[in-house]
Amino acid sequence: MSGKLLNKVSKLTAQFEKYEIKGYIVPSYDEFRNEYVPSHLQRLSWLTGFTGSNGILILNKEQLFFMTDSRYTIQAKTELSNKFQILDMTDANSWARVFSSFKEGEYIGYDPMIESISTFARYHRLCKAHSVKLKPINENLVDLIWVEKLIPNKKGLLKLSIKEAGESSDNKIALAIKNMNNNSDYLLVNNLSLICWLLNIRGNDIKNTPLILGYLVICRNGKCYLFSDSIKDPLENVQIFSLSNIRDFFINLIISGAIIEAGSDISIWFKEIAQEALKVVENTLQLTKATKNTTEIANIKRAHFEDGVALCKFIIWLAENFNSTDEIAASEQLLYFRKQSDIFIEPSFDTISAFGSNGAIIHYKPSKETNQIITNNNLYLLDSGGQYKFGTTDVTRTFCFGKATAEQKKHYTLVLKGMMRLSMLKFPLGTNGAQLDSLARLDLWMQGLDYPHSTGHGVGYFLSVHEGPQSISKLGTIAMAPCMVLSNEPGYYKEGEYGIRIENLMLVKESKTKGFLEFETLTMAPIMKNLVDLKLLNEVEKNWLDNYNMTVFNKVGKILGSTQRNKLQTICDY
Ligand SMILES: [Mn+2]
Repeated sequence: MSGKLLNKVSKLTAQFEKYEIKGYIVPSYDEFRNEYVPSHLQRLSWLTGFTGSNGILILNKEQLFFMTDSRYTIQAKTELSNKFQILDMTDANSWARVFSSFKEGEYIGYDPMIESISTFARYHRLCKAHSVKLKPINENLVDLIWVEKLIPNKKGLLKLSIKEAGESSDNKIALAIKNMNNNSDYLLVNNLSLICWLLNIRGNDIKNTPLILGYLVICRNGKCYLFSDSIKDPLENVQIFSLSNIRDFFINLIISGAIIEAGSDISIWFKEIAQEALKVVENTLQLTKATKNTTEIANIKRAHFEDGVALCKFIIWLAENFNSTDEIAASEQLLYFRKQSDIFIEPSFDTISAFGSNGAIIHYKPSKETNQIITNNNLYLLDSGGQYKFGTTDVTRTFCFGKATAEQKKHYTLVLKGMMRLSMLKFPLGTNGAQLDSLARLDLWMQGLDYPHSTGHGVGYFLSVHEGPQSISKLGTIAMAPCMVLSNEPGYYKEGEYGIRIENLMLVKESKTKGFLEFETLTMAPIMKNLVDLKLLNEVEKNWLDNYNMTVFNKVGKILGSTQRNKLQTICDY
């Protein structure tokens, strides 16, 4: 263990006596539980050097237990010193090993603002099974030793007009109040996407996602209180307080006898203060946010068009530059093309630019150590997206600039068939994501193949690229509803050799057939035909593919001009 790390860990454990604890929990997530954690709240990463997105350190004075999932176990072994015991968090034995290392009656400290009601319940269960106790510590023990922490300077807030949001914030707040339980006085909103959606604002606190960090409290009488350090100018009808004031404000509400409702991902701190005065409710606003209004849909389509232009330019560039470019340079070139759009803001996630065997690593992100030249002797997988004013995109294409093997073509075609089946599907009202999920896998399943991720996720409106509650996955219990946006992204991964994924975003809409729904494809980027084994496609599938590519060539071609358009068509068709 490096001296610096040892120093941090010993500073952390040196505080244990003062708080009368024998251990402490340091997770990768923060109190806001967003997919991306801002750098100043990446406590686990600062403490250990781990750069993955999912990890929990539970330490005592003798041992450092590092829990992560199978995506990150190899990475954790490289990034962390051998002083850490790296364990799989999905394995019950790992947890048993951690908690049995404490003696009966010993206390493990945790930050009650960071743990949600549900994560706390899990720790509570585990501790009880091993006769260990949990102790809330209101000061975060990592923050107390992180003296050089830099809290980023907040850049401006974007306020969306009704013309840009399609619905006033007042109407959304009124709906939130209408949805409240009869005996609730306040609604506490901790989901950052929901706060931005309700107030028609977008922020700059989190990479790849235009959110602000904060809490929103809505009173039944219509008054709104926003706790955030990111707001400089006043907001109409909203009283603004500093983020740190949420605790005192909440305590005062409880003292006044108020009943407050919140979602189950609220921090356990609130529940411990409020006890019965905090009611955990299911949040129906997420479902309202997921069904986009006509303004949002029009803007989302515009964002997809702009994104398609950038991707088409990129495909032409790549066809001329493979063999002399690498994964990192290619993703920078794609960003350069996206930036040519007036409405582009930033990438919606870290680009997965993966050549050959790197493509089989599903959450791959190229680094200096792994960077590969993109040559013509294997497949190149590119999964990327943008945040636009207004709309969020996410698209994956798989390329081959040489001669693909028969096996690669077969796998590519099976993936494509699943993707096209959903694109063309007509399904009855009430159909949920789990039912759709298996339809995208059908062709792979018939060959004894599968992919270890879900088929699709919801996508926000210039918000999170991964947005619930709807999904196309084995656990997708939410029924599809008109105006939802979802991804359609089956894949196939051959470890150590190559990866294939084809992804479009789709809009749910009513079918002409009464009582049925269907999808409209939003993504505007051609699908490579040179990887298709035409023998495996039927006439309907061939037509869909040709029509889709032709629509893209015609629409995007107007911007590219006829020379570039023809080049693009040749690249995609050969
Ligand atoms: Mn996606």
